[in-house]
Amino acid sequence: MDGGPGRAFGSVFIGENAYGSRGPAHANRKNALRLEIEVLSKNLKKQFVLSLAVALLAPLVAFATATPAIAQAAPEASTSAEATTEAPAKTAHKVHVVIITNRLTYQPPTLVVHVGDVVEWINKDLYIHTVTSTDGKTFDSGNIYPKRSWRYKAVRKGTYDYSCTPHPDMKGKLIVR
Ligand SMILES: [Cu+2]
Repeated sequence: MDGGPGRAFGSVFIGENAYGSRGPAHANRKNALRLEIEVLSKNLKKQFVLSLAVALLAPLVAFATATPAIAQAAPEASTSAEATTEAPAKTAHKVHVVIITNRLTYQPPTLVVHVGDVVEWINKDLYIHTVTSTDGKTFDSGNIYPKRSWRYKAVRKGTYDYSCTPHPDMKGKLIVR
């Protein structure tokens, strides 16, 4: 017979089993149907994904096209004066950290800062400590509990020795320039 599987496959779409029996064509038709269903469902999936993407993207696109108007509106209001009056770079005030260690030390023991800077002592020990200037007036943290910290803003130039009230052997130095 010259009707090989190829021809039988071709006949599948015409109608009934071309061979009138449950021969290879029958199996091929089944396969072809299965293929068709697969292709269809793939297309459906594609369509679904596409429409989902469109549904998700639409608000984004709308947002993206709408925001430039808002973004552009803002700067116009503030572009006027400033350019000429702004001072040439203010010196930024830093925050310095001194660690109170479990070896009863301030780390670093000596710290140099500028007026306006802030120093933060962080107690990483399990005991209470203080940061108390030895001149008896410039600063005194009071009790700094474990895991707590205390901040001091350096307001006046000078060299300030300090120590810990419960542990007078704990000594540190703050130099303000
Ligand atoms: Cu102490």
